[in-house]
Amino acid sequence: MATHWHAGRFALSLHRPLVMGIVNVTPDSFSDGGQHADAALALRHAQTLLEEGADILDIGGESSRPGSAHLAHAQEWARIAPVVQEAVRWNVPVSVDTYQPETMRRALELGVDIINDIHALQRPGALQIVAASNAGVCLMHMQGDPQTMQQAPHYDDVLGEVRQFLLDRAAAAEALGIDRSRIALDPGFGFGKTLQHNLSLAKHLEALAQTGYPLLVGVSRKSMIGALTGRELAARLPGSLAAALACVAAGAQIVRVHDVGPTCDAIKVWNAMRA
Ligand code: 7PM
Repeated sequence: MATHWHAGRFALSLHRPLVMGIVNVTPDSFSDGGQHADAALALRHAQTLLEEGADILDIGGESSRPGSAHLAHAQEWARIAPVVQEAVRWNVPVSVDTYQPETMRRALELGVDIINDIHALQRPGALQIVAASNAGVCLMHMQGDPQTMQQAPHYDDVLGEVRQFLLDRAAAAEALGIDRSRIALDPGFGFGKTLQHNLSLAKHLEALAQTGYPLLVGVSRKSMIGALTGRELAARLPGSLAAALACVAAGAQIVRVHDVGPTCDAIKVWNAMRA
């Protein structure tokens, strides 16, 4: 298993599981303060996540939400730029959740450390833009596209297909000069996958950890947790903690979560008891 993830200004040690905290920059319907108010709210949330123990901040403008409409680059950038600019000055690892090459380019110009791409750098120009930086990158698997991916997901061999896709994307990245120490892989729970597909991936997660690349997973509050517990979004924390621990036990080294404090506690206890 990888011991470090080289990500921009940081060589992130993977000797214990890392927690990536989700920072969504969304228009606030309760405020008419416009983009400044949205950014201030997101930054306050980011600060809280760091106090709760987040190792990485993952900033997104909701362009990659399943089922959501495509957000134009300019709109996405206007939303996240003030948040990214300030967070980078805190000297903590900053990731940007985007699949748009132009957003990647401008985020990298501001000094972000990680590009988190649900499209695994498949958009024209994305590989080149990341290759011209020293940022880390998370390559995620998705079947189809966010608008239609949950309509009829199909695999003959979900683990094998996800694994091969991720290794192919890593090879494409390395061919353009992205060092393998900068690459993390993510099976993309819920992205073009039924509950059975997600459970099958979870059961065989070790095969992805054994690729030698850092393994990142996102299960926090997802519909698979809802399907297994019958809980609405707001009541999925216990299920999300169990899922995060199950992934970590199977070799996931970075977990992307909404609830940073509770996840850090769960990982601390799990880590102490297995050591
Ligand atoms: C609705 C459904 C809203 C799903 C948001 C989501 C991942 C990611 C997302 C992931 C990586 C969420 C997802 N999920 N990036 N971005 N891995 N690397 O739960 O699993 O935030 S969006």
